Amino acid sequence: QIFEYAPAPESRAIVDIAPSYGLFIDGEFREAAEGKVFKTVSPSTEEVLSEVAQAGTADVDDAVRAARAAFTGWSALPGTERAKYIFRIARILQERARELAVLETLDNGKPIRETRDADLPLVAAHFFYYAGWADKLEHAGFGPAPRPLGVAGQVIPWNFPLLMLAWKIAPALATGNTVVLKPAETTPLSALFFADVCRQAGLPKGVVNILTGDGATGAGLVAHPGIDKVAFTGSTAVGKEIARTVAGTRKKVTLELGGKGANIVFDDAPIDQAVEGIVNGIYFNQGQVCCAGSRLLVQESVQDELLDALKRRLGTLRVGDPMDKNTDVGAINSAEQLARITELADSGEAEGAERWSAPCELPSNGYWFAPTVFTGVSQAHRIAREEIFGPVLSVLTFRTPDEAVAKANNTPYGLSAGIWTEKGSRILAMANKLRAGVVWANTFNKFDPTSPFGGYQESGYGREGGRHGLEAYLDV
Ligand code: TXE
Repeated sequence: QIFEYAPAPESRAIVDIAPSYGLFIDGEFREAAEGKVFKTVSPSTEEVLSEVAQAGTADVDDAVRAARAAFTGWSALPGTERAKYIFRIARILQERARELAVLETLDNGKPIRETRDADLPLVAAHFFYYAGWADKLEHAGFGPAPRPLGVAGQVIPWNFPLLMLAWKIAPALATGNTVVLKPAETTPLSALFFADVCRQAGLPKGVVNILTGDGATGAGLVAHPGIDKVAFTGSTAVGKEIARTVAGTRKKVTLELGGKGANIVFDDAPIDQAVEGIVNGIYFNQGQVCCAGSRLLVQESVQDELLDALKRRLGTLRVGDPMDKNTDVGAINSAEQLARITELADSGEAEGAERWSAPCELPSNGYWFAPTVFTGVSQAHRIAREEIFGPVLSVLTFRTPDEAVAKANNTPYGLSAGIWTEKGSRILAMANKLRAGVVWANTFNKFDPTSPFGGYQESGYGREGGRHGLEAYLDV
């Protein structure tokens, strides 16, 4: 962790939310050309937080034009100069971390403990990390003079709004590209706050543009002829649509899509530690994590012991008000996402798996789903194959390491996996056989800006983070 936090924010009074926000184009906030707006609500209370401009075709045009105009100056700056701006952004993000953590929790529904201790430190760390590359690109192993691509059109989801923004904007700026970013329609506020951070940092106008809007805004941005590079994180269905849109154009594209990660627990694993890893793997951020450990593969001989311990632990999780710093599990991000989770969980029961829900009282307003475990799951069940993107764990068993690998790889996805065992040799042997972009050993959901992250198969292509993350924004 790069910096220490002040004590937990307990009041939303820490951040000022305006009744309405405009689009951030060419360094200014302005209304959408067609005057359209949409509301963003707090998923834990259903209270309207603010009204936000809805970007249309003319706004996409304006933002791309601003980014193109800014590209000439920004890409010509020496790397040391670009680094100064990015370091400044990183420091302001640290200084304003409490406001941002509260804002993110209100707009997204995730526990304040997570935004404060995970999201915000990682966001700042990404800007620090990529600021450090800005003047060292010649040494990145891409040849003597790697060049920026131009204007990046970036579309991000709602599960880690500010962190996904950081993953996209930090490497783009460090490599000399300019940006038009569209945050998700249910979580636009932290990206708008970030726009203000860019102003505060004195970032030249047009280098970063933020367009709030829905899927149509995103589709318009991706299809815009003035975009040189598309970076997308979201559903596999939309990822495929984007790949079709950019096919036959000059645009480069990276896609970070869904997952169905396997968390594999062997009989020699320390049970308590594995339980913590399983909980972190699937109940962190209410399971709305692309690399979640949503399938637990447990060695048959320890199944009973592990499930008993897991259920005991789940009984202690505090589910409720995400602004309470003791809360472990917050609200689901939207009514739509809650409906998706509910439908898939119901299919598990209908297909014959056994459902267990953690004993907890869910608030009456807002979007909530109790931490849930399915046992008796077969590989054919939908809950074993489809991404649920909620706090729902599907438990399967195995007897041998080969069987564990076969079951873990029995998915069209390939984003993450975890192995719990005392045997180092087994970890190394299995990690090479698991078809997943990241394999964690005796831990889960650990992120670091120095590590490349991305998927195999239908989890997408390209890498974000680390030195590899630079490559997506360079012609080498
Ligand atoms: O995703 P969408 P949704 C998965 C997860 C979830 C499901 C649906 O399984 O249940 O997707 O979530 C923008 N062209 N993930 O509907 O629609 C949209 O406005 C361009 C996994 O929220 O993909 C938003 O900004 N952009 C995932 C972003 O895409 C379009 C994170 C994501 O929305 C568009 C989120 C279009 N045609 C969901 N349509 C992960 N990999 O972490 C929508 N968008």
